[in-house]
Amino acid sequence: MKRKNGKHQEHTIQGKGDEVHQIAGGGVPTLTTQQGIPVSDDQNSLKVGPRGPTTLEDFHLREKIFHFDHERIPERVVHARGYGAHGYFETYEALTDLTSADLFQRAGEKTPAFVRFSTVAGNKGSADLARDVRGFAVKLYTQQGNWDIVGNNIPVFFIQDAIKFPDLIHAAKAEPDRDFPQAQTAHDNFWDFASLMPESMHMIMWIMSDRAIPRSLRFMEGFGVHTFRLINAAGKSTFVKFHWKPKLGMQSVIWNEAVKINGADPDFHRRDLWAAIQSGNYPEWELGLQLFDDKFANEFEFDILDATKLIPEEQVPIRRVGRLVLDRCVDNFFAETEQVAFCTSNIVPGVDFSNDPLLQGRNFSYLDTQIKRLGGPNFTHIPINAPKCPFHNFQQDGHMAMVNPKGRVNYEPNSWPSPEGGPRESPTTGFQSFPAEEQDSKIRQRSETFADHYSQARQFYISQTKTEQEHIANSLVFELSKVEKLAIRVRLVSHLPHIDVELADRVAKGLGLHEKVQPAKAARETRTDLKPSKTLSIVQNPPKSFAGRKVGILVTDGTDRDLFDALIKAIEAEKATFEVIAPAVGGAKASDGTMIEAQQKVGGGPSVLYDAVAVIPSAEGCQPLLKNAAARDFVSDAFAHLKFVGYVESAKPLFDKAGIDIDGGFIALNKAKGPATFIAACRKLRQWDREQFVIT
Ligand code: HDE
Repeated sequence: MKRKNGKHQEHTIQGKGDEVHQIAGGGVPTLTTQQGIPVSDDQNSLKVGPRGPTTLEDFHLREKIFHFDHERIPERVVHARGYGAHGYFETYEALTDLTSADLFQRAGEKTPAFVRFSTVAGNKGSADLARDVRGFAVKLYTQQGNWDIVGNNIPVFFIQDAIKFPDLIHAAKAEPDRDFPQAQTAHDNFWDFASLMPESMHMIMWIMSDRAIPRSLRFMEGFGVHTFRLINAAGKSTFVKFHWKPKLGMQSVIWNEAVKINGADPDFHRRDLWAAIQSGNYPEWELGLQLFDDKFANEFEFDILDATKLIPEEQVPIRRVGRLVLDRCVDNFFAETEQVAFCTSNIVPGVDFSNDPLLQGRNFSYLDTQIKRLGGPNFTHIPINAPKCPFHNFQQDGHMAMVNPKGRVNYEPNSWPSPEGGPRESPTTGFQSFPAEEQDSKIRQRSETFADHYSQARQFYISQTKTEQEHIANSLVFELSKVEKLAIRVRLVSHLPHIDVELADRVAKGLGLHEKVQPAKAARETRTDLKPSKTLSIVQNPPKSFAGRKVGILVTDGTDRDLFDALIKAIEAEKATFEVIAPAVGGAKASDGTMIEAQQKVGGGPSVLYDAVAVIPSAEGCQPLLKNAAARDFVSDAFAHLKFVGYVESAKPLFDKAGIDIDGGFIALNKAKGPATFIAACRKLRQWDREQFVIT
């Protein structure tokens, strides 16, 4: 610790002793400050002597710490946890009859896109498998400006008027005094609010269903929710609802699985999206349009401006007009996913709003929130938010102005000739609002046409399979059992007889309510003439293959190499993926002495992370697994979560130990065509028949 000739030789090398420590030169760039001043020492602050005090003049230290102190921007008040990716939208056919929107004018046109998926209630660091709505926000960088379709994975919403949004979100997020629970609606405030807002009942059915616990962001639908307009070159308007249909089909997890995934891998959804894109399995959705005219709007059972209602596909079929492909992960999460600013008000010529009061409120909110989050009006100068088409206007200055006009003229009209005079408006190509005729008194009133709160909730419920209905009942029981105040539980249950009497009874029984609950007063009687709509169910719309799914293969030393290879071949032929789980992450020595590479150790790769599992230990290798709680959980969870299990005879002691009775979902792999039969079974995703024997 002694000073030598005013130098600090021993000490300046502290932190540089590591053999990987590099210094600039020979192609390695020199570290500089933000001002470009080369830095000589990034390990030690400038001190008077090796033991301090530290000097105030150390501008490098101060700049580094100052910048670090300001690294965070406010997280989104809703949809804070999200994950984004780049891609493109490809138009299948020209839609000139419907819209003048530039991206729909030419078949095969590719429009760059950025998509951000999110959960709603949780903070930025919350777990991916919360029971929640998923945001599905798409930014299309068209040749006529940015078009944002800021949707969700559920086609309806909780409320009808934007003025209730702050209340809804306050009630759903953590309670303000205690700041918990995180990312959950299972608490008094949320259910208190919901029980007092019958208009939320349709959405409640959706969020209590498996739609709110998707298996992957790649396997969920997206919806624009509101009714919009498409406007063609002649000024004709067609109403439209936007849908995103996943190419790989829909899939959700089971609640007990979701709870365990959150512990095993809180980043399950973002990891899945990242891995799929990195491996070239680009997720894809088709854009579907539900198109209808004024006549349909007037005759439809509900108001097309009411965001708590959907239009069943049986009534207005979906026309698929293009595909969205995500083929590139972000380079920098903060710069792109965190700074991306979606605004429902970003629409392009050929598209227009409807009078949905929720949408009208959103059009104010999104622009406003970006100013707070991104620090000023120049957030469009951030590359992720900038249009990719030419843009010119006279807006100037403000915080962090990056795109600054040159020249003398910054106003309009002006008499300067082009090009000095700058851009001019274009009555022919510029955005035109649809000249809808509006005339009425200025009032604060909810439309009578919005008053039916239960009929579509019932329609959704009766469109589900028995299994899916049971999941809805179970999640209502789960959530309400976390509500401390009995009166709130009872009030919520009082809405359910209007949806389905059996559902109401089931939930009341599950909650152990002793007295019969009187049905709530309904503004409108529930319609019983609405037919089930098959497309509302996940289970009735299974995927055609097991593509994009993942198999967990449990191996040990002595695992049969030929069988392992045959299994991999069958998985890859299906365009599915796999991970190997071994007692040690270093891998296992197969029957022929070769090594099988492992990605997870037992316990690090629980079966909840996979869509199906194969259990192929050797007889000897299986013995230590019998005592291993994680290995037992691996098989008992796979069983309880209704997964298909490929197995070999030598795995049976492990099944016995876990108390599993082998059923039709267990496929013996060492029979002829075993692996192919196993993968073919996996296409059904789950052995639903087993559910009657398992309570989770
Ligand atoms: Fe949002 N919403 N929202 N919302 N919303 C935001 O904007 C708001 C609604 C949706 O990945 C905020 O940039 C109001 C419906 C998504 O960055 C904020 C109302 C739907 C995202 C906001 C609604 C959505 C948001 C917070 C009622 C489905 C994430 C941060 C009138 C159609 C976008 C931000 C992203 C984000 C307001 C209702 C979807 C505060 C006032 C309905 C996917 O502006």
